[in-house]
Amino acid sequence: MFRSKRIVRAMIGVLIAFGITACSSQTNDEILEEENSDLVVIGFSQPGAESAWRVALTDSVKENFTEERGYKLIYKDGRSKQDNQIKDIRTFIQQGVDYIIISPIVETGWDTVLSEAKDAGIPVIICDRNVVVGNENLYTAFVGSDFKTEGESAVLRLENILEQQEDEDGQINIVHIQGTIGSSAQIGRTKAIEEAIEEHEGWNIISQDCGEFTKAKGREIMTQVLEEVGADNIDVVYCENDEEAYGAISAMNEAGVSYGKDGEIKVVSFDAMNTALVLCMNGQISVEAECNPLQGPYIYNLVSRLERGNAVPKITYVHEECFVSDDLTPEIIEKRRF
Ligand code: GZL
Repeated sequence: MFRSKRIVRAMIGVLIAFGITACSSQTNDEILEEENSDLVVIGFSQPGAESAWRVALTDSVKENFTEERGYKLIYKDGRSKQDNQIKDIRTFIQQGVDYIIISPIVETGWDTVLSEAKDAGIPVIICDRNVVVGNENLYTAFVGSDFKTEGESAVLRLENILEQQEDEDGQINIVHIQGTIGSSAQIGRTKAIEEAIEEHEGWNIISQDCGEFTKAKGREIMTQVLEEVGADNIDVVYCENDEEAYGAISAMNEAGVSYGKDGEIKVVSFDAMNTALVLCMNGQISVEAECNPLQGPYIYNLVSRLERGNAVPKITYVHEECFVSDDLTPEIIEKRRF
């Protein structure tokens, strides 16, 4: 279906090859044209590299779209700014890539650039986090997580843990460290805990702050809350990814505060990277809701179907689980690829 573009690119490649011998200054686009005339060219826009999880997603996509398989992947890191991602996507459109894959830093603000890609006839696949757009036809398909369900699974496991422990005053005070505000990961995980507050009398969010999905901010926020509120008044710290949880744990260690299985404060986290799962197995992190970064194979299957001219599902959710300490053994963790 998208062969015409490649034929044009091949012809331009030949023309340029001739042209280049004449004037030997090759621009990126010319290199692109010449080198990739047969390859399917994919532009991949990531919001940044804020977490080990994000790097695992990048690697998973790179592993699947290789030249051996007939693909040329152009990866761009948005350095945690939507404007940079939009600029990167415009560069892909200019380069005349065959497909664009976007993990959008936030849900809104994509209508214009997605319309430009559509006008250029370039199918767009949204991965990991979702977009909210005026017209769903502005993108071909979404592959990623159902963040609300992730949050609900985490809350369910937390309820079980809290039911088992002695409850002096019937109050459960929660420190909530949110992810990048406006990202679908933050929106879904936040909605889940806020709905749980509605449903549980005695559950209170005593602090809610944005940790940008980073360890540094997680530590900063937890240090401040421990100083202001005091560990005795905190029952749960709900971190929207593992980096934030590592930060909160550092702050509690520095303050000499007990947490986890044998401690007062229960840590809830998202991603379930292996490092965090070891902390969960050891009882330091009480609940780990998995967010699966191995999305490369799912996206590869979609693009392969499109290349064959087949239809694809609009939404594909990746497989995810939720863990507590008793679910984990060293063998289980060793087998995991992230
Ligand atoms: C979720 C993803 C989040 C991860 C964080 O799918 O977007 O971004 O949970 C990452 O680790 O920063």
